[in-house]
Amino acid sequence: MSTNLRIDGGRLTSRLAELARIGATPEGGCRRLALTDEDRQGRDWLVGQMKALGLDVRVDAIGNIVGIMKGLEDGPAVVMGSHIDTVGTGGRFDGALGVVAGVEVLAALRDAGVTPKRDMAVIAFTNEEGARFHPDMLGSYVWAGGMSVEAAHREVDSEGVGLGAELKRIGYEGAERPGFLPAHAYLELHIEQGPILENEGGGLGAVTGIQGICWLELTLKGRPSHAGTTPMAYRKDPGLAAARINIFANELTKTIPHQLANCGVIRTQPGNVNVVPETVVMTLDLRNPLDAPLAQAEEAVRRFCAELAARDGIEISFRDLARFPATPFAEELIAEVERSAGEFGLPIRRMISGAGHDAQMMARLCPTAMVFIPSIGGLSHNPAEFSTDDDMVAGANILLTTAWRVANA
Ligand code: HGY
Ligand code: MN
Ligand code: MN
Repeated sequence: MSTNLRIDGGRLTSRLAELARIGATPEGGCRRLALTDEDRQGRDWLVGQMKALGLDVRVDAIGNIVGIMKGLEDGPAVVMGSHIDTVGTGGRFDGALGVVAGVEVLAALRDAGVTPKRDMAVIAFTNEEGARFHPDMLGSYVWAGGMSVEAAHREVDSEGVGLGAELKRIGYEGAERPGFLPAHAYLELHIEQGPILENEGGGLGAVTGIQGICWLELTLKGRPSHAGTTPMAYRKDPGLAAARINIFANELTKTIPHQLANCGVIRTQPGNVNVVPETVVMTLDLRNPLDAPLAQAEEAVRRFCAELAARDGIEISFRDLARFPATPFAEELIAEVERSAGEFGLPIRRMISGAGHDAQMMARLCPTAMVFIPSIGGLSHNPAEFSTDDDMVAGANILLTTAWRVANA
């Protein structure tokens, strides 16, 4: 059933610009770390937008914000969503586009005076980035039943501040049970965050799934000593060990196909220029489109650390921060996305997602798919993150057309 429904492009881009002003950084990006005051301001703005649209707005016990448009019939809803929290060096589009576009889809239906057969909803999930609290995709993970509310509330950030306490402090510990709204299907519009679409001359991405993710936190304990008087052979230097582990993980990406490795956090204690560190806390972000090589990479890192610890007298312990398997999306929904692009005469190609998304969790509950638009320069998690208005409008129209068709099938 083709539709002549269209989103209002001006309203979409102006709303995105409004949200981007919340937590705006001097470099032109956004910093709205989960459950900070900037995140609260973004949440308050979103709730205001949803209420102005006449949506039934609910907040669940992990702070997921749900805006519901009642359909003609009772039953599971067609859900759209993403996140409005950002990483520390965030851009204006990551997550925000999917939430603002979901609101715009429902606004376009209101403007057209049409009511879907099924309920439709848009959800802004808590702490998708995992930059402050772990794991990432935490709000959708709890929504999908992967983690209890209690366990999620016990998570603490690097300063020891608790997630539950922050949720209360910003006034977003809601009454609803996470997952209270049964989903018939889930669709997420997102920027690609990589260079593939742009390097192929633009066009959209019909996302077929998301690669596996393994986040590890390593604590390395050595012996603090004087950097000037301690002979090199006498040192138990966790800083050197951390550097070796980072290089080892990076070398793995040259031997294991499609393997990725990143060391995003290295904190030394006491962190003085003239002290061989006592402790180093570091993280590894390992990803692979296939679970078996990802497990092989993790195993190799653990083995390397055990040998290093024995040889250099360093104590090394591990803590899992996130562990999500490679997740395929639903063929029938991917095909619906491609069909919508065809109706608009827009080029679209299939691809997997290098980044994690809330869709990775929603795929546990219902048929799920994503639409990507190009990221200029392939940049993301960077203030210079950019996508064009035309691509955003095209992506949002695909979201509208696909969601509307699925909501009436
Ligand atoms: O880390 C990720 O892939 C996502 O941005 N949370
Ligand atoms: Mn994102
Ligand atoms: Mn992100």
